[in-house]
Amino acid sequence: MMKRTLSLIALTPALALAGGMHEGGHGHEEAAAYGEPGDPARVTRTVIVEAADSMRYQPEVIAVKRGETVKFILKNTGKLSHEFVLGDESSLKEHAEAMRKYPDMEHADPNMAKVGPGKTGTLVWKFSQGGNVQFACLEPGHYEAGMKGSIRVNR
Ligand SMILES: [Cu+2]
Repeated sequence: MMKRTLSLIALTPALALAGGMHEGGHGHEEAAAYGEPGDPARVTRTVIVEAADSMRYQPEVIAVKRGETVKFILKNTGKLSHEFVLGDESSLKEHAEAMRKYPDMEHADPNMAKVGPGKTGTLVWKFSQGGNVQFACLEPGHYEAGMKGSIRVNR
């Protein structure tokens, strides 16, 4: 009985964190290290990314310049739903874990696009800082199966 109570307490912060993320509450006021939502009128580059049921993106590695506003055109070539979520490795891992635990949780944030089977979606993003940005599909199990890639933002 004691043990059960303790583990429930241990779970609570994770739940609170997951809830916060899905309300879009994780600090959109400040630009994240991986960038910020871009202005569609200021797109400087368009990148086509295919998402496939093999749990792979094509391409998996993308290079952009710091300050660029990129329009991602996401083509889902599969029969499953896929996503394209931008972030850093720790936030994506955490988010993927939450999606796996609570698969019915709806999530929609400015740093992601969800694309249904055979559909095309877009995401405009400004890469305001140099470094590495990750992207991943957070449909339950997809990240764990290797559905991820990286964007190098050159200074
Ligand atoms: Cu996927």
